[in-house]
Amino acid sequence: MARSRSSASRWRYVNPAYYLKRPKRLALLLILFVCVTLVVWDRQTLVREHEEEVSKLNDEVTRLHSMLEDIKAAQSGAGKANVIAKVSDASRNSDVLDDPIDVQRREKVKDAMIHAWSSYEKYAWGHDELQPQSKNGVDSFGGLGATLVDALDTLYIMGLDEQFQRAREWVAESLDFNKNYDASVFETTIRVVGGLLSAYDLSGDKVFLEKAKDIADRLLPAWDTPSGIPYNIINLAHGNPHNPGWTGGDSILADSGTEQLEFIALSQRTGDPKYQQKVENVILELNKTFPPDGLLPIYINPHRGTRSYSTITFGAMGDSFYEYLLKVWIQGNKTTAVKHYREMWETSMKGLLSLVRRTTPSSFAYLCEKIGNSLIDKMDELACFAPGMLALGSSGYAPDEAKRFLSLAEELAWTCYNFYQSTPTKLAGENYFFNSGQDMSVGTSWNILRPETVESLFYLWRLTGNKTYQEWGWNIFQAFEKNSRIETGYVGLKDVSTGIKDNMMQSFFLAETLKYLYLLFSPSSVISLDEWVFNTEAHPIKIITRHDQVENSGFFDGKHTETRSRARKEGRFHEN
Ligand code: DMJ
Repeated sequence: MARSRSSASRWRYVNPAYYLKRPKRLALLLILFVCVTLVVWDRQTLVREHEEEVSKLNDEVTRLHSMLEDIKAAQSGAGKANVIAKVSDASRNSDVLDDPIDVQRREKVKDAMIHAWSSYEKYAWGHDELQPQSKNGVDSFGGLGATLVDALDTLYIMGLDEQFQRAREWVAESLDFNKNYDASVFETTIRVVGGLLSAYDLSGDKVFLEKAKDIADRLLPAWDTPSGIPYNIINLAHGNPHNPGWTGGDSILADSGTEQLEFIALSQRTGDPKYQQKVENVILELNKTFPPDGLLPIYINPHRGTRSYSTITFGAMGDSFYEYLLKVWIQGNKTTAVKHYREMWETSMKGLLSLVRRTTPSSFAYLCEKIGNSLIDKMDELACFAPGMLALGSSGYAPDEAKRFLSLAEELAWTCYNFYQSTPTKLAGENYFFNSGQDMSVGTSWNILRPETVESLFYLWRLTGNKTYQEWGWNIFQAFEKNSRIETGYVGLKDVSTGIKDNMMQSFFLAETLKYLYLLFSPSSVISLDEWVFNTEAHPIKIITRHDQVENSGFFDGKHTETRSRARKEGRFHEN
């Protein structure tokens, strides 16, 4: 009885009537309730704020970690290479504050490189290229480990040291050029000679220079023609230079005029002028009859040095001839010794202006091709290197001209970006046609992971500081991730409308596409454009001031202000 009375008295506190009769207790209860609610709410806010703070700190740690890796990568060549150079005067984007979004994006690009490289290591080690779908290697360039050599500098720049060391060991132990194989002089130069020289300039490791010399010596007899314009094919073991049957015996313009950077660099680094002489003689020969618009058709007769009736284009088979006129001038540090390259380039840019047309209704600027006097409303994605070239060359003009060329570069880059944006996969086709009232339509529908558009976006970002170019590059990267990444590497598309995949991971995807994307999200002091010049396969070569005059060059006035031997005597020829 007593127990039941005491339990009833405990329950009276939960009865509302109890409080209605006692207003003071009711007020106390209400105050207690408000206080508890405030404490709980405040705690939750604190937890949320704390979580936000932690996430910001994590981002900061990632950013600092990445910066540290970049610095380590730069310093691992201690005293040899200057990957992170002093802040470029020409570059307007800030290096000091590394944007956290840039950090995250370049980590994603680095992750793509790791994926591409480890797939190559696993399925195609030592072969030229990986076929990711069938998981095997193919020797599309004669079995020279093209992907491995092409990727060396990208690995180095991204700080992928272990991968770089494994590749270096393969080069030292297994890279053998004594192959009974008819190699393309152009492809072998830009990928293999260029890749090795770049690895040498970055790492200072002599093994790369020795190998570059070995392969260049095998290519050199290709220039032994009556005009000095090279044959485009040579057997790596036996020589026997010749041209491909399908050119009717002619040499191809781009194949003949895109070895200058690499062979000049080789002469500078070995002290042996023979490489430089051969390739500079080609430019001398072409300059003898250089037309007022500086545009050359894609076929040239190597016996007479004359032009054959054929297409004029900034796309396939013409492109990098124009690129190298500008870049040899930059490579020589824009001195009088190389000023004729700049002059020829400026002449060609007059010709380029004559090929510019705009679409309707959207007014996209594009570069026509030309045959005889007729313009063809067609542009290759390959010609999308031109916006980058124009931006890079613009600063050598007087201010008004410079503005004009930079603005044309920006217009053309917008067109090239739209080559990507206008397809269902957001990846560009191989070429485009332009019809009145319809802007652009895809011609050849494949995409083989080419780099030209992101290359131009990289230059435009570096030279204007406009972040739009980073956004465009990021969108293109995401389209590659979505359409081209498979478990065993990256593949091209047979058709950019359907997204049907091919079975090839091109070596230039690792050499160029991923490198330019990585640099697009890196501070401009990483491979500063004041200190490096990229060959046409995106291999950075150190700029070395040239004071030498090509012996017997006879360029323009035929007078030598200074001979190479004098420069060499004074220790200025072999400068690194
Ligand atoms: C590369 O091998 C080089 O960029 C070359 O100059 C043109 N084509 C490919 C990439 O598309």
